[in-house]
Amino acid sequence: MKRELFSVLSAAALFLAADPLLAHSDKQGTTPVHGAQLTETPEMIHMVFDDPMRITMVRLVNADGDEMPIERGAGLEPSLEFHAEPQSLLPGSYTVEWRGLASDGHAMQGSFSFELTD
Ligand SMILES: [Cu+2]
Repeated sequence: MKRELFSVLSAAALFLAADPLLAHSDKQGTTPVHGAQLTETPEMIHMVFDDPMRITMVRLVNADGDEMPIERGAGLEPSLEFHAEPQSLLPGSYTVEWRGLASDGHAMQGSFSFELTD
């Protein structure tokens, strides 16, 4: 019984550690949504936060980890929204990785993925 509880708590702790966003909010939204299957390159990569976020790093990588060029749409000011424009992409899996500073000064990070099909 005690051991089971411990496992549950450990799993919860790992989960929280893996996704610091949960400490702040579960309202972050992205376009494309995580897991989206698209037939063409998204015009915009978009992230929405419920509290101003200063995005300090953002990159788009393919399945091999190669970085794809994106044009960042805003400056380094904290903002509720962030967008970046990717160039035309070949079919494949892509991940957006970002880091930022929340308004309370906490370092945040996240990622989401989408797939481009033929
Ligand atoms: Cu915080």
